Amino acid sequence: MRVFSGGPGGLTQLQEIPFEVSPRALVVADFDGDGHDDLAAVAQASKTLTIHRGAPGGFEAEASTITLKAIPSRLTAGDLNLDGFADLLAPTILGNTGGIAFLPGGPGGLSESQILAEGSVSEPLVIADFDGDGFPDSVALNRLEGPARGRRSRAGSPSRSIR
Ligand SMILES: [Ca+2]
Ligand SMILES: [Ca+2]
Repeated sequence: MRVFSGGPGGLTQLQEIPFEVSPRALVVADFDGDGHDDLAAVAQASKTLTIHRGAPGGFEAEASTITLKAIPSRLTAGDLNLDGFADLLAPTILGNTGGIAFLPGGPGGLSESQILAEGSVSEPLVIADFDGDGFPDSVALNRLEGPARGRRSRAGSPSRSIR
């Protein structure tokens, strides 16, 4: 992966991060709340997230990993529980089933995932505050359950379908 730095003259290459196989999805957010955005990526057909912490000169070359129960097809970040640490949401697929993995951020970075909406294959995910209560909500599309419909979920509570 190549990282580019923006400046008055445009983008210049800042660093290159080796990745064993092609990343399928990536997202950048401050998962550990240290003020530097961190990079989370997942390779094709892999259940393992690779996380490079952000640092003043770019991303740290050394990565940590978290293995999910199923293969994430997309990565989305936002502070869903408003604790000041970015969290990660990922629709996951394993065979004909899947779910939505929620990985909360914290001082040590991302923690092991909780599975929301287990059993359905859902993507893509968007995060916004639909009900105006100040907590971000999310919508995912169910792909294998007949007509597409929204699934609204909140981190830490069961999701419910909306039409
Ligand atoms: Ca960080
Ligand atoms: Ca959070």
